[in-house]
Amino acid sequence: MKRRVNWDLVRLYVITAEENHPGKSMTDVMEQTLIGGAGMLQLRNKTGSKAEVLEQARALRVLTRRYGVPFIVNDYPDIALQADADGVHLGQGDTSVQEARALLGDDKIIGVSTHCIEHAMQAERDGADYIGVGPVFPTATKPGKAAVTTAYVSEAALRVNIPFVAIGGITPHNAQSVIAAGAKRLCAVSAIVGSQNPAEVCRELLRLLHEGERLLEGADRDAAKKAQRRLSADGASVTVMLNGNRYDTRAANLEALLTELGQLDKRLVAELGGEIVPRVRFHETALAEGQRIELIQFVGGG
Ligand code: TZP
Ligand code: MG
Repeated sequence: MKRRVNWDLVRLYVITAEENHPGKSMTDVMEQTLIGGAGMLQLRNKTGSKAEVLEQARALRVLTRRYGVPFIVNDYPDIALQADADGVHLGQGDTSVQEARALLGDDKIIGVSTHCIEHAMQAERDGADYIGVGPVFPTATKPGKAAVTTAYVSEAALRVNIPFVAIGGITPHNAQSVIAAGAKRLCAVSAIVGSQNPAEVCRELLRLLHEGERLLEGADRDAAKKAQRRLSADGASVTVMLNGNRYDTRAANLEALLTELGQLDKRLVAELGGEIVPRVRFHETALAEGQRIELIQFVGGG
């Protein structure tokens, strides 16, 4: 498969963790996740020999191909290549993206674990295809690793231009808070593979993701309607410097301006006088004569 993953189909990313399902085979458990709608699988085996990891990778390659789902190998670019996986996932201390890219070529996916926005920006510059954002919550799957909280998820939603998956301690009970922070894609390990019914947990997480999406679309529509009503009451226009150009508007605030421009539902960053304005403040950010506004549109998936 080429690197052209359809990220719209990847909402739920599931990673193996055999220690969470003693007595059940890894391929059976992972097939359950595919039945439940997992859109991407990763083999993560921190203890097996490379020969064992390769054997598991080959088995999961056959399985994921049957379901038409991309398959990623954690840690080992060479095994990803040998098993004809779709790509590799790298941690901060692993092989660099550049080295992995040299080995794997342009057609393979490279994912990177990130724990702060600086890691994310670096991964983007290095040419990563997606990043993991986490651990959002403390998790036994990565013991001793500090939780980044949903604050980093919000920051990633605003600033990261490549697809990201929120990961770490995510369960159907807390997923809503992660989705509300801006995650369009979730990754869960123990909550899924350690459950009695992995397919059902996958369906529930996907349901929450779709519900979050519908709510967000509704919120944007409501915000747009309100913003139209918030056009400058006296009809007076102001001239702002919009991305370096003079622009006359009757909008009283940033939300109304974005509505006027048909941009309110777009993924973009707005800077006023050099300061990023959080989306939740758009409606209360008044426009003033001569104000410098930069609108930076995201081009990648989220
Ligand atoms: N990277 C960041 S957190 C994590 C990894 C591999 C573990 C996630 O596992 P769980 O069981 O979903 O918390
Ligand atoms: Mg690693």
